[in-house]
Amino acid sequence: MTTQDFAGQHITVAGLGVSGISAARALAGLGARVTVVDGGDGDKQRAAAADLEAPGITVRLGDGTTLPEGTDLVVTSPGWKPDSPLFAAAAEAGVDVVGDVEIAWRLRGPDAAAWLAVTGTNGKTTTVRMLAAILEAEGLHTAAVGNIGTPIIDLVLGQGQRGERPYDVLAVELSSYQLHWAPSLRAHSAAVLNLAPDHLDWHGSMKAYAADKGRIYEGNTVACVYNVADKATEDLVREADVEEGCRAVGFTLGTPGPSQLGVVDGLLVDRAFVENRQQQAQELAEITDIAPGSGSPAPHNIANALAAAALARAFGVRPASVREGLRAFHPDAHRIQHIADIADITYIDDSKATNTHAAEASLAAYEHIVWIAGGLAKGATFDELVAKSAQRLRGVVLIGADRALIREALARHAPDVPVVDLDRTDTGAMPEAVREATGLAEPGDTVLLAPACASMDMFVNYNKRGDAFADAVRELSARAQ
Ligand code: UMA
Repeated sequence: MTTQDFAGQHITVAGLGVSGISAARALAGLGARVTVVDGGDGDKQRAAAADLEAPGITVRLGDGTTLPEGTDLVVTSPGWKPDSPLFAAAAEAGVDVVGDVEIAWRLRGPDAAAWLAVTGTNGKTTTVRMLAAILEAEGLHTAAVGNIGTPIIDLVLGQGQRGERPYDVLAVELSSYQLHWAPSLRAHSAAVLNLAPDHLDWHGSMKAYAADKGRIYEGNTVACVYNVADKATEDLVREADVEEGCRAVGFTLGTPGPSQLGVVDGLLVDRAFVENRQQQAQELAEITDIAPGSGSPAPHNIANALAAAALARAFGVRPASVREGLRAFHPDAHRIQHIADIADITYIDDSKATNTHAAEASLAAYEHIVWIAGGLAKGATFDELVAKSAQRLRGVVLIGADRALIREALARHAPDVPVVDLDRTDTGAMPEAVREATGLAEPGDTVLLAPACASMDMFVNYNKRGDAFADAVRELSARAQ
């Protein structure tokens, strides 16, 4: 497929969010007649619609179910569920539905940059950013794109324009939603970092969620990178149809076997991309090279660094660049971010823990915790998380729409832990949550925002939720002085 193939086509873009706006602009720019449909009709959509007005683009708000007359192709935003009525209408009319990632893949030119792709329930963004830092250290022109926020169509169509140097390779973060809608994607190499229940309301079942994640390995040419500690990721490699010669490469926090990367005596070590992997191991970096200055790295970040290193090595990057890239990498805000120590209580923002798997990793990192949790559960259950973390809990403060699910799990598995149920779902609840948590904490404890839930019932996104937490902590700190 070339850029000319869209000229004259009537394309319906589903969703007027980040990816829909990018898709609509790009496709109209290629000569397509574009209709953007969105079920919402609020201020946000109206402002976006006014912004998007351009020749060839029509926006229809407040109706996300009727297929516009004469549609040749539907390009959906990732958030739209497969069972949306719009897609049933498309199926009935014999019209294909694909996502923006699929369009970007089809539009990349003949000498296009290779894609090194990353998915997994948690750690995707950190890993692609580590990967991009390593590729840059090697002197390659690269970008971290995809679910991370830079719409991939913009990047693929924009590259090489305005005389810029074309990209050598892309570090692509892909969500399970994006993978679902990208059937012909074939990455150079890909990693599934871990697999735990998430987004089950979207996918319908764990099996369907895993199958969509597994698509990332389809057609890989050099390496399928999996997590040795998470057998489900290895199973996905086994089930994938890859190019002849493509290898399965594991990463482990233990001593690596042949065809694996792992850890030996505080060193990150490669036994996959070496001449003689039965006998040889190549030192890549020290554990302390991972984001130096932000404390000793948590185990899941060592795993992320190994996955990033494996993808970079699959692309031929030298060991020294792995070390240099990991040193240059700085973690994002809201990911186990230290906010303050006040009266011997530590305040940590892990607002990015939007599911139970991520919250479990962050609860495992501290000994005595007052836990601020709750929000949108997205179909998750909390028994396992609470049972595993009960010993560490000094107290719990619950916020958000689905807090009853966590309260019930606490009653079952941690009946003696004091719980404050704020019974609030408004944006202003965070200062009260922080005050209550402080009241429950003892000297030496950690107040941890790790909600195990999505934020959209109370906040625009998890960044805003983390910002609200940090603001409330700072307010507390100002008052303490
Ligand atoms: N809408 C409808 N009907 C529906 C669903 C949505 O009309 O049934 C409309 C909404 O009113 C809204 C628009 O569609 O106007 C939103 O579309 P969207 O939810 O797909 O969001 P985008 O703004 O296009 O952002 C998407 C990703 N969002 C989701 O997957 C939910 C962004 O990932 C991504 O950065 C962006 O594309 C660029 O590629 C965010 C995310 O939360 C970070 N991802 C999930 C995660 O990481 O857990 C998967």
